[in-house]
Amino acid sequence: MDSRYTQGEESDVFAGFATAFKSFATEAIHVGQEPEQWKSMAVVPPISLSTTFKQFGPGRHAGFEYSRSGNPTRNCLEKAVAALDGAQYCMALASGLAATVTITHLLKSGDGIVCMDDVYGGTNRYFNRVATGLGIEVTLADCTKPEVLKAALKANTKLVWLETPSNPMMKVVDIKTSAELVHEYNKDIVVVVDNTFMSAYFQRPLALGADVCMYSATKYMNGHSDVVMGLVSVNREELYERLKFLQNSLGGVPSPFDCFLCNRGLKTLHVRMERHFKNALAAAKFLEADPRVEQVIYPGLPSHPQFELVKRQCTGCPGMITFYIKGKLEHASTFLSNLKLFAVAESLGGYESLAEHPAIMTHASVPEKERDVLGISDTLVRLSVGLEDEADIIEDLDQALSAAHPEKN
Ligand code: P1T
Repeated sequence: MDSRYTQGEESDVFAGFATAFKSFATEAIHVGQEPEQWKSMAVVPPISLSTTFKQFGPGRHAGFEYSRSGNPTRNCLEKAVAALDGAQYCMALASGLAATVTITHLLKSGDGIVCMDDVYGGTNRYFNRVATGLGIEVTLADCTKPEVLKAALKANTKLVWLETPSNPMMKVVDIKTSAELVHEYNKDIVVVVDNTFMSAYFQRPLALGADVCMYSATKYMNGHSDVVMGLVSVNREELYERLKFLQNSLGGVPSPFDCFLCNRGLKTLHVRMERHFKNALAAAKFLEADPRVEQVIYPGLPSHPQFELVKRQCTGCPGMITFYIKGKLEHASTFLSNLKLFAVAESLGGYESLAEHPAIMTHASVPEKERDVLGISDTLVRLSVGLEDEADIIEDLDQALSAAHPEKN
């Protein structure tokens, strides 16, 4: 039986999706949290603020030396996330982008990255405006099409960067097919999946053949919009050792306090994600039926072009919805300015509902031509549907649409 954590009617939203990962909640709550690891037997991991750790003698230590290379609170978080990703190892980093930068340091000048054409604006900016300056070749490709991904691979390709569903266009990549074809081409190419939108609860990229699963933990994994953090999970020991070396050398580590918060946020990930899905699906259905809306892109709707793949690859869908409002920029702007419950703000994945305008906000750093090709237009709006009451979420969307389109009231 497919056990979900939310009972009753709500479970229907999962019909047809992949089976939930076994013992997810138990692992989120217990792995890495053992009270026996502390002399005090603390049930909740303490925030270990010490930057340095006493050694028995030179080079003889109790597992920690200096907080950049390792920290007890961070360790608890990393163990929990590794379990949730079905991974051997996990590293917590200072931000999602710190994770991206650290992974990219696996490459050297002359090496190439094949990157999904639609990714978070900051990822696009880093690859195209920073990494290229260091001699790394970056090729953008529509990786939703395996033949396009295959054609983009070259002798110098060392990294394939997939973001699925992509930010903000919700394009979905077949992770298994992509990882197989990339590794067939060259088994040494590192396939990374940015799993930020799905979170560990809805998608396990490593089990599907990816080499690295990364997150902006700032989003669902922490889930409370009060921590900026990155997470990287891997199975291969030598890859982990190299990434650990790079993190320690580059310095992108999170604070123990942030690790404490993220570790705490993880404890409710399964409950939060189920409610995000239920609320977002209701909001997506409402928007799709509304004459003031041009088009809704939500991976959990049958109208999504890759709905069948989503159901096969994922155990549910997050709170992220992208839609085109009818009209022009002024309609999108009026809609956003009139929201009352949703805050107009960047970021996503917290308990509170947020809305934003990708072309002006999160994806302003993507060159206009690329935005045009992807469809990141003036009327595109992105929602991060939170955990409020479903009826209040829909009422807010309805009244803001009315403000944008008074002629249709
Ligand atoms: O913000 P940071 O923790 O550094 O993570 C960057 C990042 C990486 N990957 C994805 C898919 C992301 O969405 C982000 C950050 N995104 C936003 C801030 C946003 O509003 O889309």
